[in-house]
Amino acid sequence: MNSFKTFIAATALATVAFTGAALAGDMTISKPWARASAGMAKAGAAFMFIYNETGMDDTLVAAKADVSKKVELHTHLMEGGVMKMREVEGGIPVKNGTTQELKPGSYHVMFMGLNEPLKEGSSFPVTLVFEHAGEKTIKVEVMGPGAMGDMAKHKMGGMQNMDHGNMPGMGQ
Ligand SMILES: [Cu+2]
Repeated sequence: MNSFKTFIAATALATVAFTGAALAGDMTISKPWARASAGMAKAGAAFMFIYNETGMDDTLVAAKADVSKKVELHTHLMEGGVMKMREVEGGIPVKNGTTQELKPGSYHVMFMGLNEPLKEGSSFPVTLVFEHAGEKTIKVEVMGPGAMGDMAKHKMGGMQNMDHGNMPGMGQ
């Protein structure tokens, strides 16, 4: 009888532990990539998918990396009919049960003042800081300068020229 009770207790414990793990879930980052920097470009950007299965809404509040002097969370917005990049105020929202996509023309992690060019085929670590899920370090793969097609490339180049060129810390 005692051993039977022990078995029941152990089974109950295991069930609780398993259910707890399933409910808690995780913040999963997939396909993080950056475009190779061209020539003397002093800025780069990283893109990725963030899956929030943690059970609560969260916010990506910051990012850290050694590849550049500054790392910021950016988005694009229309200003006077011109698309511009701006630092995100209050972080990038990642609601529970959803996927937030960081992509060219939208949210991205911006590396300002690159210490060295981002070379195609290389990779570098980036630590994402979430309000609730804490820090997640990922490996960002550097893709070719033409990644995401010509349209995206031309748009991106234009935006960098018209906006990032006059931001503090750039073009030094
Ligand atoms: Cu940017």
